[in-house]
Amino acid sequence: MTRVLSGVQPSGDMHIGNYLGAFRSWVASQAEHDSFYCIVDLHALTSEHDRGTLADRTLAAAAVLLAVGLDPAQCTLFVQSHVPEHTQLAWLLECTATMGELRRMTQFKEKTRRATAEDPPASAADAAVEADAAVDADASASASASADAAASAAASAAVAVAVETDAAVGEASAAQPETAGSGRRAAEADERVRDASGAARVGLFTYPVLMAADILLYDADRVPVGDDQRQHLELARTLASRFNSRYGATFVVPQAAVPAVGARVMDLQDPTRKMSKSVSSPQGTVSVLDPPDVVRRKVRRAVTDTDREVRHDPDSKPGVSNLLELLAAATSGDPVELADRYQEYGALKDDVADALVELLRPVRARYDLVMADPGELRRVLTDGAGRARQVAAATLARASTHMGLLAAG
Ligand code: AQP
Repeated sequence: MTRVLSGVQPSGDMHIGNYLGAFRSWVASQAEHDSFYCIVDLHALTSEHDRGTLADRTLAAAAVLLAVGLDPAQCTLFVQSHVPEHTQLAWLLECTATMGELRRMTQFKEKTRRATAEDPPASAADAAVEADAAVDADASASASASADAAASAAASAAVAVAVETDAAVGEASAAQPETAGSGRRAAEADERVRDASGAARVGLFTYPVLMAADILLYDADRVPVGDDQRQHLELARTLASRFNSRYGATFVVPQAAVPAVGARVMDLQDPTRKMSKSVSSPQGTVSVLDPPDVVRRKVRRAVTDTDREVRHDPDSKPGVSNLLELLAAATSGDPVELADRYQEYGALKDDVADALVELLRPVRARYDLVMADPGELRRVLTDGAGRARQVAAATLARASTHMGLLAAG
C-alpha cells in the first residue's frame, strides 16, 4: 500500500493556501493510502515564536486538520516533537547533506532576508544568488578533482553536483588560475550571505534536513505539498538516494504530489508573494476559520490589476489570476475557462467570495466541535504518536545500523 506523509507548521493561522495546496489532498489520500500527517512544531522554532502560545497553536492546528476532514480512524495524526526519532534521524541526515545544498534553499534565503534588519532585502538575496552562481561555476570547473564525486555519481547526477560543490569552493580559492576569480567572487558573496544571515537561527538553515527526516522515517512514497515545498522535497530525494548508495538500501525515495490548481495561492494584498501564515498581512490572508463576512471583505479588497480585463495571466495579471485560481480550486474548474465568464472584476470577486465561504463553512463548524472536547483531541494525538513511533523507530534503527553505529543493548 502506498505510504503518504506530510506536515504543517503551527506557525500561525492556517490559511486557504494551506487548505487548497495541501490539506485537501491529505483528506483525499487517507481513504486509499496509509497516511501519516504531523504538526511539525519543531519547524516552528526556526523563526521567532511565542512560547506562551505554541502549545495552544499546536492543538489548534490539529483541530483544524480534523475539521477539514482528517479521520483518526483512517490516518495517523501526531505532533512531530512527540516522536523523538525525527530529530535523531535528522542528525544522521545532516551528516549526509552538504553545506552547499542547504545554502541553495530558496526558503532559507527568503526567510533570512526578511529576518535581516541591517541589509536592504535585495542585497542579501542577490548575494545569495551570486554565491550560488559562483559556487556552481567553480563546481563544474573542478568537478574531476572532488574526492566525493565518484560515490555521488553512482547515486545520481544531481547528488554528484551537490557533493562536489563544497570541495570545489576550497579548491578554487587555493591555486587554479582559471577559477581564482570566480572563487574569490564566491568567497566574497558567501561572506555577504553570512553577514546577512547572522541573525538567522541554525535551525532555519538545517530545517530542510529535519523535513527530509520527517518524510524518510515513514518510508513515504508520496508527499502531498504545495508548490513552495518542491525544493525541500527534492533535497529529501537527494539525501535518500545518497544514503542508499553509500550505506545500502535504507530509505524509500519519495515523490512530491503537488495539486494541479491551488498549489501556490498568492497573498490577496500582494499577489506576487505567496500567501503565508507568518508573513502575509491579515488582509492578504484568508484564514480557514475566518467568518463569512471577513472572507467577503478580504476578497472584495483583493488587489487586482490596472486594466479591467479578466484574463488568466499570472505574469502580467497576478492579482486577477490568483482570484481565478482560487475560484478554480474551490469549484474544481479551470482558471483559463473561468476567465471567459467575466467582463469585470466585481462579479469575479463576488463569485470567489461565495465559493470560499461555502468551502470553509463546514470547516468552521467542525472546528468548534473539535475544540469543545480537548480531552479527545489530546487522545487522538497521543494515539497517533504511538502509532508513528512504531514505524519511525524501525526506520531509525535500520539507518543507524547501515551507517555503522553500535546497536544499544
Ligand atoms: N500559499 C500557499 N499555497 C498553496 N500551498 C501552500 N502551502 C503553504 N502555503 C501555501 C502548503 O501548506 C503546507 C503546510 O505549510 P507549512 O506549514 O509547512 O509552511 P509553509 O510551506 O512555509 O507555509 P506558510 O503558511 O507560508 O508558513 P510559514 O509562514 O510559517 O512559513 C505545505 O504543504 C505547503 O506547501
